[in-house]
Amino acid sequence: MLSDWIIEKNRFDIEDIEKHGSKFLLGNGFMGYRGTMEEYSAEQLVAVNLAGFFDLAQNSNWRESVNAPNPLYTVLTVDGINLDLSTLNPVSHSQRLDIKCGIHNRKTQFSVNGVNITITAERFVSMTRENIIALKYTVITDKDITVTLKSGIDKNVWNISGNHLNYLDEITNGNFFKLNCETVQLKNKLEVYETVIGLDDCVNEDLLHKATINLKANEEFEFVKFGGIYHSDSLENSHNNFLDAVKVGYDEIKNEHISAWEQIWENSDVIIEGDDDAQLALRYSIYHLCSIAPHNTDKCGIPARGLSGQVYKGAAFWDTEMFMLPFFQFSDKKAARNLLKYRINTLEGAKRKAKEFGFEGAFFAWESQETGDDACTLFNVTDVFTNRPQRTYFKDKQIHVSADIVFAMWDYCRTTGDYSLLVDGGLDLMYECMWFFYTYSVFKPHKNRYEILDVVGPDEYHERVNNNAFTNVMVKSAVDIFIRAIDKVKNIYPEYFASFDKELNWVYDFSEKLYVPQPNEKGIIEQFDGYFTLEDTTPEILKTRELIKNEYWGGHGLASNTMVLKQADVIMMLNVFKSAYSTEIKKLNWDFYEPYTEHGSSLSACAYAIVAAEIGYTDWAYKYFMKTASVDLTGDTKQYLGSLYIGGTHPAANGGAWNTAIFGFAGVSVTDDTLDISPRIPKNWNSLSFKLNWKGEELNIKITDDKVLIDGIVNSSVTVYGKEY
Ligand code: IFM
Repeated sequence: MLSDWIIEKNRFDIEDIEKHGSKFLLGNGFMGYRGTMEEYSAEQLVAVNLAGFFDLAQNSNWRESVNAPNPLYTVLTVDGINLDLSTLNPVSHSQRLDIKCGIHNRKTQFSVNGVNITITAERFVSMTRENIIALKYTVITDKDITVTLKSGIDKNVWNISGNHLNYLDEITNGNFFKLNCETVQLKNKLEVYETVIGLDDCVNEDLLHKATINLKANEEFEFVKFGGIYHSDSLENSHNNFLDAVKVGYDEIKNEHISAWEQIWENSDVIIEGDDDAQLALRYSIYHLCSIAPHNTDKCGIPARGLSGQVYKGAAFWDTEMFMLPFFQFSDKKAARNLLKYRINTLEGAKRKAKEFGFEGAFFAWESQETGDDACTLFNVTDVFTNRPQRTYFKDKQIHVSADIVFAMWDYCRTTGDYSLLVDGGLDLMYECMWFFYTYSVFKPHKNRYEILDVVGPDEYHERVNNNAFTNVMVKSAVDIFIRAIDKVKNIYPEYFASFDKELNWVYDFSEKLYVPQPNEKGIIEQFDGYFTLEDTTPEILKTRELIKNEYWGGHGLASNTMVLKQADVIMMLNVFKSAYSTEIKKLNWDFYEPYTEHGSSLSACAYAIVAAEIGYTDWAYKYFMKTASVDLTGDTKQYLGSLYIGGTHPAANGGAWNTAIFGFAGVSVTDDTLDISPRIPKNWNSLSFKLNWKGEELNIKITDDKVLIDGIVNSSVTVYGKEY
């Protein structure tokens, strides 16, 4: 690590190839380009991962995001030996990502038959021209030698379930290549453009520029490469778009890109003084969020593994609304609105899902792709003992996602002040979600209450449970939000409301009689009915009972009959509904659930961190904050679920890191009209500074040990420790 902005590794370890692909990821919301070397191919997990572009792979029944052919592919050969880092030991190697401007660099020195050859390469995925990637490639040797170079478009890229593309034709025009493809099932078109500048006298064939180059000792040889990736709406103008980028040139496009990143940081940087590790980890988390946000489209969500590959089918989960959205609401309203509009745009898929499972209304997908239909399969994990598909209930029972979306929508409205989303499909979506929950719930006449039975809460190790506290509280909150949203729309959009022709009486009864689990006599909220009767053991003990590596603890596995949980569940609920529970209840539950929590999901630690900060467990808060914020720096996460590969980046944890800094340490909380700041920053931090966009006004906030400085003009109330200044 060099500074607060640089991620660097100055050595090559073959085992790092997979990890570094994610760690050094570049992206712009349209595509993600993995941190691989120019000479790598599928075996080293090269991927140009496309957001919101899905299809089946040949011979597979899983739809996943499509990885485009790689237009930056380049390999040098000396004396018949490929200068390929994955097969040839280097003399030295460094890889570097500058997160301030989204630029990737590598410098590798090889030695072949007594000649030292140094390759340096710089690349970026343009933040201003979302279809464009660019590379500058330089070679220098210490003796005169002749090398051969191949550079072009490589079709051999990483695919988890097989190839997604039919290649239609390859067009060569001078140094320009174009590869026309279509996806195998839906026949959606994908175009890949490529050209090189500064490589004269090459033979252009088979999508490769082949050149023999006489290198003079100590004289740099350099060329530039552009790649263009187009699908869907961007196909219309692909040719001109690509040519324009080439005409504008590498340096200018790079400058545009740097300026765009400057603007991003201007809106979203969080500065921690006094703790370099925390600073870098938090900025790195923010970098990832900004690299994968749908800046220009409301047709896709953010995949659970960002744009680092096809893991989790490139689908969006509740991760977006509950972990990432707060960051965008406060720093990039357009991206936040796009994300919520994506849910509105996929409402029909959610309605189809509700029907499929025998309900009405909108049951949002556990794994959501472009139509909102659920990409999750009923057999989502392969059993490591039998190698057979294992029935899981993620798809049919994690119903809380519909409530999470309603909750997030309201949170967006009150944070940004943009209630127009409600009349842009938001209120309809809320209604359909409420109707789904109403049809899903069971009214128990003898208890005079609605219960929510047979669900999976955030803790996936306990499937098909009744009255999961998190789920019930989320649904109750969503119903109450819907009631408030109705009033809001009635007030500010009366004409729209007049046309909102729905029978609503049942909503009030549902809200009043929906069962919400309460703390017991010891102050503990039972995670679900019967949780306290399960075997009282710990994750550490379960680990010793494992028979096979990567054994899945859920299903009928090791954890299911015990109190061990995969991830924050009740604690997640305390984190979301801060003001509904006293500090004492929070403490009792934190102390109770923490020893049972495996943190087998990267979504877990931040919930513990935020609640810990609130209740004054500052050391724990810091520990869990660092775990969350550095998850993609260390790469120390679960890589397999059964035999399912789940590696990649972790945007929910990235969002969780920001949430911990802002809601945990800075103690920011919002109600409909008030923004309160009640800080409790770690002892080793001299200050914490950040910008929030609150109802359209910019607030610059700096927190030190004994001061909260707020710079900005607001029309609504801003309080510090509940007191107005
Ligand atoms: O949404 C999460 C889930 O809560 C735990 N397993 C991974 C999913 C995607 O991140």
